Amino acid sequence: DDGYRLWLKYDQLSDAGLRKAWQGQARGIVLESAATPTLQTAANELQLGLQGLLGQPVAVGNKAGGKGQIRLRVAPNPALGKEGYRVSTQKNGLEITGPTDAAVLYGCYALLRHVQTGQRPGNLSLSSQPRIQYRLLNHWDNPNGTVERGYAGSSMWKWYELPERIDPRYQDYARANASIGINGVVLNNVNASARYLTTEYLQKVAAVAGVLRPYGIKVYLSVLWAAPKVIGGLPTSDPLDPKVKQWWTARTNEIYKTIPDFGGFLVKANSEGEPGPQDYGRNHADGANMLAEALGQHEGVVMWRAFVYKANSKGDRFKEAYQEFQPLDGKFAPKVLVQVKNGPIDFQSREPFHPLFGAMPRTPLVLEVQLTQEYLGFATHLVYLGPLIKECLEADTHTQGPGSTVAKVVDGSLEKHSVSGIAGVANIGSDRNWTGHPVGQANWYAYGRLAWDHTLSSAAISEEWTRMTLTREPTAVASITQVLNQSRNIYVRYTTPLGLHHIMGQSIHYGPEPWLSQSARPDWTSVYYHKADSAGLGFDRTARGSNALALYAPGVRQLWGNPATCPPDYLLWFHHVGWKQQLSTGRTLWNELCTRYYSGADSVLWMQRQWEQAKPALDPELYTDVASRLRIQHREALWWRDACVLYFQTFSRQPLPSGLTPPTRPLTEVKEIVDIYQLR
Ligand code: BDP
Repeated sequence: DDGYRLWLKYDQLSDAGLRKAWQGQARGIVLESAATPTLQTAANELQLGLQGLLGQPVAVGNKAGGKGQIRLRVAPNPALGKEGYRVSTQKNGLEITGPTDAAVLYGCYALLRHVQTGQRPGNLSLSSQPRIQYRLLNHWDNPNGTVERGYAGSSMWKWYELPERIDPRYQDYARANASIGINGVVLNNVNASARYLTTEYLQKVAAVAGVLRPYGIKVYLSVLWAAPKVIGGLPTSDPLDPKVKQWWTARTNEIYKTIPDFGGFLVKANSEGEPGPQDYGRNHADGANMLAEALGQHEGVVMWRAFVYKANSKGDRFKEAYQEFQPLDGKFAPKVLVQVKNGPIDFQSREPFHPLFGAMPRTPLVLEVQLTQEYLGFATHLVYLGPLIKECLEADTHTQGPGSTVAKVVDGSLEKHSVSGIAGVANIGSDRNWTGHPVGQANWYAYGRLAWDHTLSSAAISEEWTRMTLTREPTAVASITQVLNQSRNIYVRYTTPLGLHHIMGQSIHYGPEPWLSQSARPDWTSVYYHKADSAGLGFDRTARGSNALALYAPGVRQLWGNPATCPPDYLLWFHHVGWKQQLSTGRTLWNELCTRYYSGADSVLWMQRQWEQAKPALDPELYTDVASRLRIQHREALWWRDACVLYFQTFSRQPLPSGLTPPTRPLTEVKEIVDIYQLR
């Protein structure tokens, strides 16, 4: 098994009794509504899946035949919104309904999931509708085929072959996304090339859109703010310049002529050197609103990113996005959504929720999470991200009293927005198994499932994924899901325990480099964030320090502002804590730090044992692939542990707590490893 088929394996159910029970229910598929491309796709996918799972032919037709027919019907149902489905047992067999053809497609995937995870038929009533409207993948793919922060080969979009040649992979990609409810994809990097807006490239984009359309998926583009200058021949990209507006309007109209259901624009502006409206003394709202105006009557939207921090800023980078965006609340046009990363710095292994959530009640905020493991061990470390995404969604902003979770901000229910969105930075590339690490597939999967329904538990999702993708053998499922569910905490322990952050290898963002003190900007170093000295460790963000805590609502500020009540997992995000300070865990900071580094690294051995236990139930190729990656992971966990313990020990000047064996190599030797990774 090379992993290409993802969770859409549809291999025959091994339990003959179960197979038989379903066989009687699925002899044929009847299309009761007009066979639009999407409904036809739904029927085909259901047919493919059921034939595989049940090992019998399943005919598709449009006339009710004998017994055991599954009927697909588009029918209005106000209780299901636009995309919700209902799968139910009726007197004359199973029925899949929904108000749109896309909803019926989602219902077909729900039924397949039900069968594939090994549920019994019984009296079925599965019904669900998405809580978030725009459920997007963001690709950071470049026109030359490279992928920014991609670790799974190169880009899957073959721009030089399009529009004539359509890689068959595009369709399988569409199937995978539709099966988890993703309904939009941004095809190109936020550090955007203007090329995508040219007439020539729009033809290519249209060809991709044509493949995705029957699966209910729209395409979006990241745009370069300076495009009017770069490809439009204008002297300026000032959003208030009438010629600039005209240019965008004309481009937008051409886009819609080529791609009538185009989704809209994603914009990274005045961030990390990208051009933007501030280059002309305008603000983010001026820029976003001008694009919204250019979209005019078309259905598309603007997703404007809030990931900004100024060059040469003297302050705390933690606060910058808030300071630039919060004052603009209420100034954005209705078609604009502001896209905010889950945390205030940058996709660290654990971050407190971004303080903008709940602080811009008049603006719909899109939650951006990163599936590609830029700071989480690339495609070599096994880290299941369900818990990370859930932790952010469940965080309580307290902005409208207790219970004002990030999830409720994002789904629009807290602040009564009619639009809502979520974005996952894709971990997909040209690798045969799509994600490099086979378990990276679980992150793509979990993201889609949570985007659809953020109330699902991350453990339920890891089990579902495991049963669909790896095995249904119960003890193997148990060992594997334990690994998945613990993996994120384990990764945090051996890399950045207790709220340490941004101490990784410079630029590559891999491996430990806590000693990094020189970089193009101070907030690209490690010492800026950990602030180790002879007294202690951690970034003081209380009123005595940068006061970033003041950006949060009082309920949060009070809890996190006191080192005694601040959860240990966030401690060093907000406090400079003395080495000998006793923590709520009962240990001193130094002892707790060492204990976490050591237990984290040891836990990778536990992951290996768990994986080995599942071996008899796993495909051998896949087993070996993950087992080898777990060996790298252990070696590198020791690298992190030794680097950080030895380096921080030069400040704490204390021995390791009893019971822990000190590293056998000196710090100088560990430092050389990251140097090797960075050699040109
Ligand atoms: C950082 C990445 C950088 C991205 C940037 C962004 O290091 O490559 O361009 O985020 O999100 O995490 O714009």
